[in-house]
Amino acid sequence: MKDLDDLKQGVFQGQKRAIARGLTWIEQGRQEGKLLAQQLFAHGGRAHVIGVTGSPGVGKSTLVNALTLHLRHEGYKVGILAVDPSSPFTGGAILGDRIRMQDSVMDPGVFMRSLASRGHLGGLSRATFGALTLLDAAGFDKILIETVGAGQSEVEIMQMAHTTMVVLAPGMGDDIQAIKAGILEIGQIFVVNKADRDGADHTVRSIRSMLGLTSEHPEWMPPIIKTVAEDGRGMEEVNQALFRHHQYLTEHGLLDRFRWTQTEHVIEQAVSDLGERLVRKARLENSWAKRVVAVGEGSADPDRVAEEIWRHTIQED
Ligand SMILES: Nc1nc2c(ncn2[C@@H]2O[C@H](COP(=O)(O)OP(=O)(O)O)[C@@H](O)[C@H]2O)c(=O)[nH]1
Ligand SMILES: [Mg+2]
Repeated sequence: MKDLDDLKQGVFQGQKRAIARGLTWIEQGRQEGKLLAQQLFAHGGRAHVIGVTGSPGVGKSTLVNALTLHLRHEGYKVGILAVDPSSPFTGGAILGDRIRMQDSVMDPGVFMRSLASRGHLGGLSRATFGALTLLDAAGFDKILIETVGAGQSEVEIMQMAHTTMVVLAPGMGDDIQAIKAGILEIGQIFVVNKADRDGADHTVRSIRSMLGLTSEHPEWMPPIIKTVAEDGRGMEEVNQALFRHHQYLTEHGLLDRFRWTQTEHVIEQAVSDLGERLVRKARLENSWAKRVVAVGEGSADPDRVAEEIWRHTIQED
């Protein structure tokens, strides 16, 4: 497909128009989008994928904005995905009011997109995985995914991140909530944002005491960092913690394991896409109605029929 090849070239060159178009294909769950993501997968695996999660209002978007500015100063290219099933596509308005979009629109080193759920269940996590694959292939060094960590597809999305940052804020009863939600287990870095407000130290202490009890990975002690995302305070510490966690993952072979698991996932997905395609084809064949009747009457067994369809259709495919 010429369209697809052109788009791939544009993505490799980091062209924003090509990236945006590819993301739309992927988000809409189109066949071209699936092919694109599958073909780009082999060209990725370099980006550090960072999940940013926490209750609404703790300051995730503000933090993503401040961190992006910091990372840009460090010379990194930054891709941002805002995933929020509760707020459908807003054309970037989630961050748009904060990030000085006029700067980042001009800046080829930043790309931001919000993804919303389209179509069937699982569509959101698949779209997010595809979007990550695309941004990775486009050469972004850091990919930040902002999500409100509730719901099944969001848990799946968080599992796509190499490093998960859990953001809390003082005085929101968040420390207790976090513990309830089991959020402590998923965080490798804790950020207590709005440290300009009272109670930040209390929040830090309560996270620390809870973390002491859960030492699943004793080699990595999650740091707890106070930030004021609104004015950028703490971003250097966050950057350093991200660097150290990435180093930890590398040294323990965990990045390689991550890549292996994702590769398996891509293959599984491709196989099930193939299955879906075969079903669609089989339904269009003349023999379909005959088979339905036979199974309905009990003269044929569904497993047998499935095998027959599989062999027959795959030969013709
Ligand atoms: N006082 C204070 N307010 C902040 C800080 N960071 C963000 N906010 C405010 O908190 C509100 C929610 O921020 P937002 O980034 O949209 O939170 P999100 O829902 O987690 O993405 C906004 O009004 C921000 O201006 C901070 O460090 N200190
Ligand atoms: Mg937000």
